[in-house]
Amino acid sequence: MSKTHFRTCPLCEATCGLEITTDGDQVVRIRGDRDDVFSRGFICPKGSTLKQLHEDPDRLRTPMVRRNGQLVEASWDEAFSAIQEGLMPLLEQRGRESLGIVLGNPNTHNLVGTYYLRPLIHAAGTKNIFSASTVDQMPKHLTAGLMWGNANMFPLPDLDRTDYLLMLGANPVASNGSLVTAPDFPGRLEGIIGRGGKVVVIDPRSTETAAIASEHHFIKPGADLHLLLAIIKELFDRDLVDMGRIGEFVNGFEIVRELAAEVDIDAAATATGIDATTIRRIADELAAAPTAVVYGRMGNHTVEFGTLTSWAADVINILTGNLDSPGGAMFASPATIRIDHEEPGGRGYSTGRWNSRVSDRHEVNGEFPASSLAEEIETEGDGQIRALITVATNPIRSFPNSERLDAAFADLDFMVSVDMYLNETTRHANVVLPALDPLERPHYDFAFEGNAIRVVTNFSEAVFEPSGPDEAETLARLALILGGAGVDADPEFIHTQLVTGVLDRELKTEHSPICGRDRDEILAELNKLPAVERIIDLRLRTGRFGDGFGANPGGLSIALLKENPHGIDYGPLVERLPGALKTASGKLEMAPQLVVDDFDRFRASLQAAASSDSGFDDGLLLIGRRHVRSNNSWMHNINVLVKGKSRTALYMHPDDAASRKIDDGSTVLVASQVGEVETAVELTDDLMPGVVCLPHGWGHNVEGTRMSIAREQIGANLNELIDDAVTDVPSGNSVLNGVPVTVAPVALMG
Ligand SMILES: Nc1nc2c(c(=O)[nH]1)N[C@H]1C(S)=C(S)[C@@H](COP(=O)(O)OP(=O)(O)OC[C@H]3O[C@@H](n4cnc5c(=O)[nH]c(N)nc54)[C@H](O)[C@@H]3O)O[C@H]1N2
Ligand SMILES: Nc1nc2c(c(=O)[nH]1)N[C@H]1C(S)=C(S)[C@@H](COP(=O)(O)OP(=O)(O)OC[C@H]3O[C@@H](n4cnc5c(=O)[nH]c(N)nc54)[C@H](O)[C@@H]3O)O[C@H]1N2
Ligand code: SF4
Ligand SMILES: [Mo]
Repeated sequence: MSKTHFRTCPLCEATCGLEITTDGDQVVRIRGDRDDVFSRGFICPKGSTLKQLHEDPDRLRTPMVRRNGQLVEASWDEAFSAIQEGLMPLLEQRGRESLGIVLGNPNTHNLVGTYYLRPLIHAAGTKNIFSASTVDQMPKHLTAGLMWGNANMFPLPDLDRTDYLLMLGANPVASNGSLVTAPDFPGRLEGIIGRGGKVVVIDPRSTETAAIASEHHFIKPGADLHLLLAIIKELFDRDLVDMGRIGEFVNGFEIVRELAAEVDIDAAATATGIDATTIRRIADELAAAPTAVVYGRMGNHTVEFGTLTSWAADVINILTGNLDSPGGAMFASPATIRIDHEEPGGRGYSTGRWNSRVSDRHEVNGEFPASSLAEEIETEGDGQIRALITVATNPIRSFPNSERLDAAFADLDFMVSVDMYLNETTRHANVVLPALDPLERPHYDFAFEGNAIRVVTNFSEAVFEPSGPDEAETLARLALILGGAGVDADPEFIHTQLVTGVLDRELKTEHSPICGRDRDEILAELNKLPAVERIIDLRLRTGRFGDGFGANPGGLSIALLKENPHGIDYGPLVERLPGALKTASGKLEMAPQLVVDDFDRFRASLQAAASSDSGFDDGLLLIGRRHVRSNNSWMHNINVLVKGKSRTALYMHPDDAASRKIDDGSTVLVASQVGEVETAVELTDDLMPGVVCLPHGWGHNVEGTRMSIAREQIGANLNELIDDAVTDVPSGNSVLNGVPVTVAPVALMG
């Protein structure tokens, strides 16, 4: 019998609504849900492939346990017993720090990632925590933490109301947006231009996004800080600073003015490749536009001065009066939080509460940099990582210097992976625990409602009966094992602990609609729901639109969302400052000390650049790229996405190719400080001369995996070339863009 389901796509941050038609246990069709309150039918080529993902015979459905060197299928109980027996004696003998935990991007897209990783980390008792955040957006967390005291509160370009968008290092037509949830990003960009506004794209490549922008400028990789500082300088010089109401609660204004005074706009023009007249014009336009916003992403954060670049973008938004202002950079106001009673002031934000063992790297957000994972495994001594738990991550393709990491993983004493596939990373595991596929699990986007440009809430029920335990249960059982409760402990303990943790706080909070209510009565109500739904319901009902467990009849609850499968839209974003400022001062810290201090590193780099012709002999800088049919290092086993002409060639400018005697379509050797790869080359003048470009996440033809389609795909592994020794120091973020390389023709034998 045919049935229609509505579900939010969990593959990227756009959170598109899907309309899924099933017949029995078959998916008949997936298309965009035209009635979804946020995405209105928009869908990218990946959305409909949840069908193929569900059906993929290579996807893991049974735990795998290593026996006599081979990974073989096992029951869940056998798998957990193998973990108990393999991991716990090791931790007893070598201490808790001998365990590392690595967490990947899909956790953010999975409601269990938001809640169930916490008890796991707590029970593990190790500080060796690593995640994809330090190969991605850690600079943004850091500046958000330092400037407004909340490391997860990102300034979102208010796309639907802005008149002017300056976008740097982002390609949302391919990525569908990042650190901002806005389904149909391309349509929203066209919307800006359609209402007479302007979209200016800054990128070393003339991207798919540049193609629909009002204006595009090439920039030398890594040079955005120069551009942004020059814009700040121009704003001061021409007296264009007008912070509006934000000015009343800003600290550090004079320090910013002093920093800007150091800047030389002509030098910035040389450093960026964008002429001074254009830089000044962009500054003028930003100041003159009724509303404007600067938005920078991957290409601004995965660079040597990622923290300063992230900061400088925010500073421009502040100086032009566009922070926390409609049409500017707004903060999310998700339905599950009560923004109405916020008071400025809080504990503030700090990093370096503890440092890493080998290179003394400071923790940021409770993590160490991805680029120090290999050395922590390799380097002997007290606290050396000998065991690893990975959840939804493929560091052997996604982290820098991946070959080094591969060797380090091979040398571990014990490894557990929770994943859907046996891939480059999980093939090293002693136990692999399969995760359910998206159609088998319910979904609520706690992470992305917190980045959404509208106040939208949406719950998706599972489309199919789960084929195994929910990941929540898997993570809960892992947590219980690590906590010493053994393999037979009831995961219900963790489910309840999570709910009561939130509940007990609510019962004591003055403005909570359930303040002072009877705990058992509310628990009894929540316990009618499946375990993973309880925390969602509790958050919804105590949020600002919530039904307050009867206090506000007809208000928001999971039951209401089940009646509204296309989601509920509570309107555009609203101002959050000063209430949302959680800095110790209760002010917006425009010049945090860590940022000011990092200017010393920047100044030193300027001097170094002036006194040498900067390092690598061949003068080429490597950048990355994304394609709408790929998703980091996975979804490559889905034939409909990867079929056709390979999209993994090295892009190179024809002039750079000519001077190296490289022909279009030929094979080249790309070499960096840490590795070399062979790849086909594609010549294009969509690239700034001196820049070459490769996508990441490829190179699947290795032993021991189970991805029959992915392994047939052509494509080099970009992260063999990325140096793990270079980071944005304050955030620990890897430098993935602007990597010096040489490119040479490969003389084909015979
Ligand atoms: N050179 C270079 N490197 C990069 C980047 C770049 O631009 N250039 N981008 C970086 C960025 S932004 C990121 S976020 C990282 C991503 O790096 P990771 O976070 O490691 O993500 P992936 O490599 O895509 O691996 C995701 C893994 O999760 C599994 N998975 C998918 N869904 C689920 C699920 O629901 N549960 C579980 N348990 N597993 C699941 C997949 O099978 C896959 O093995 O890569 C980074 N690496
Ligand atoms: N289809 C698809 N969608 C995805 C993903 C995917 O792998 N595939 N990954 C998801 C993830 S995890 C993330 S984090 C987001 C990322 O989303 P985006 O931030 O939009 O990432 P990219 O598409 O890599 O765009 C980065 C752009 O920065 C440019 N760039 C490189 N170096 C510089 C520089 O120094 N300065 C400037 N100005 N530009 C530079 C690159 O040319 C590229 O166009 O995408 C998400 N969505
Ligand atoms: S843009 Fe594509 S991958 Fe992203 S949520 Fe929408 S359909 Fe899914
Ligand atoms: Mo990412």
